[in-house]
Amino acid sequence: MTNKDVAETLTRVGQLLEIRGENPFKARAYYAAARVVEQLGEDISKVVADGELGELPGFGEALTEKVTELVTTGHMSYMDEVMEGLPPGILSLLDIGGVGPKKIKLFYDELGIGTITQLEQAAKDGRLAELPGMGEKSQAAILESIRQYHSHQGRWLLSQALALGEKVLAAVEGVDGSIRASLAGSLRRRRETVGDIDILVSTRSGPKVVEAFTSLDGVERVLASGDTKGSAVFAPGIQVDLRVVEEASYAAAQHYFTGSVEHNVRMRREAIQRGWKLNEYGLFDGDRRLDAESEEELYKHFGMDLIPPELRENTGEVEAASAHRLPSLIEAEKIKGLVHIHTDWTDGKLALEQVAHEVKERGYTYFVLADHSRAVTVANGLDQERVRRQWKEAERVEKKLSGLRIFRSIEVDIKGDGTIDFPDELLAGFDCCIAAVHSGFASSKEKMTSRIIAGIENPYIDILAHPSGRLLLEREPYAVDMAAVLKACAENAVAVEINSHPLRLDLDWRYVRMAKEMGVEFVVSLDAHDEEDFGALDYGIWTARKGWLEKEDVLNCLSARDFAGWLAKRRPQSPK
Ligand code: DGT
Ligand code: CA
Ligand code: CA
Repeated sequence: MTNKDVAETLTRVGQLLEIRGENPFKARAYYAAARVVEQLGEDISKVVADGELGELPGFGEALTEKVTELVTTGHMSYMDEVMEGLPPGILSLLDIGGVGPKKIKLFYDELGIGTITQLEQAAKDGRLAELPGMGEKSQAAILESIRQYHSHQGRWLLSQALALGEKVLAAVEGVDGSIRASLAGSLRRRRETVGDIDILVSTRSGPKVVEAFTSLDGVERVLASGDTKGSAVFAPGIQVDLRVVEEASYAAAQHYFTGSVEHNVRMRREAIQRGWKLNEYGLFDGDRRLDAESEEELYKHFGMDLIPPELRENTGEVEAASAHRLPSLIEAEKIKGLVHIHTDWTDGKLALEQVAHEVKERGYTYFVLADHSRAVTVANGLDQERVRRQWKEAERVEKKLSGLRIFRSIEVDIKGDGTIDFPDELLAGFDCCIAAVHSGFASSKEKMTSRIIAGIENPYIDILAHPSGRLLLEREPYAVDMAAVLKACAENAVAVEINSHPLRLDLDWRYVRMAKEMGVEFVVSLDAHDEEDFGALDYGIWTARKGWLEKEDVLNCLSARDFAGWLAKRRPQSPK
């Protein structure tokens, strides 16, 4: 722990105390202590070791004890206390210019805002302006800060970019003279975030298509406009690059601009080894073009199978394609049941019966209900009594909508000490138990790892949800030894969730691949709270595909009966 780390933690505590509306003197004491530590001439761990912490200005008994714990264990339990009941990502709001703890308190108390996305939505809906001490002007200023925050980070959620990318693609395809067009770059490879949007088009008239592109609705600024390339910034600040190629170059250009750079470098080497040249214009043997109408034909020249864009990250896909051993990647149509669904019994928007209709209309044969348990008080978590009432309701709905099976499940909390916030007797009554961490994100890596593993080892836990806790572009994953967690999942036959929520995509695809190699099983889940969340399954599927998963790796590709069988097989006998 460096002095800077300790100072940061102390500052965070001060900010949280302000957000909680505690006595301002308390917060100020932490800010003052942070400054003292920051300006300290020596290493804080030495001061602690020498027993001299209490001599620093402003360091009373309580503060000395807390900082000693922090420096010696890497964790301050008091942090959990001040985070208690607050949304874990709430401090990320401080990254928005002009938003301090007092404003956060106001936004949270009045509108329940706990993330940047929620803040952005409230500003767009005009709800911020109505708050005391706010107004149209302050609201506009916050929107502008959010915009700057996004452009400063320079990356966008896949979901944001895809919505815009598909709109622009359709517009480009519609231009007179366009032959065919495609998304490219990280967007086509379905990376979890993208820097800019790349679109490729072949056409009989370059200038015409570029001109149509740069005058599309939503263009804020044109960066480049020529015969073969257009580049523009679209609202809300996303850059779109358009390349125009001749039809004969289309397949090679599509391959080149899809990337990744690493995959391209690798493929160019394969070409050189064969005495060829590969670039965005084509594949050449001397001056002769090796024709390829499609990427499939391009790869065929190399004796390789078509590599799906999601796999083009140079992590072994070229070798696999040469050996005709590419995985047969999972597809969304293979999913039979929807997992991890919240209802209005806790923080979901839809009633249980509405959820059931939604699931059925979308053609699935079962769903796994997963409201929050009592520990997540912000979400109105269920207690024993309400759990039993919800089971009755599930039974009623199941009878009413024949052909749809409802698995009685719950999203329980792995508490700070690794125990589950429901007793085993109650867990035993569920069809399926999903566990996750919801607090104490600032814990040390060791503590978080052993906490999660303890949760996994509880014999009633079937699925580990959002294993890293990340919120893309908003909140970093908590510190955890993910390899150790995944190993524990493999050993205890606990399935790992791939959460399809575009803000999460958790487990990360890089770890999906690792977990699969360890023998872990998966569910591709929704974490649905709202009607629109039911449309997000593709995001989880893309994440699974980037992790090389096949339908056999994913438990909710099983029929309702076989899924029930999987659960029953791993269920311990109920305690007497
Ligand atoms: P991004 O936008 O940062 O999320 O990532 P990409 O992969 O979309 O990168 P971008 O937009 O800079 O370029 C699009 C594709 O163009 C990239 O995936 C591969 C190709 N490309 C760009 N620069 C190079 C390069 O220097 N060498 C090679 N071989 N390919 C490149
Ligand atoms: Ca790009
Ligand atoms: Ca680009």
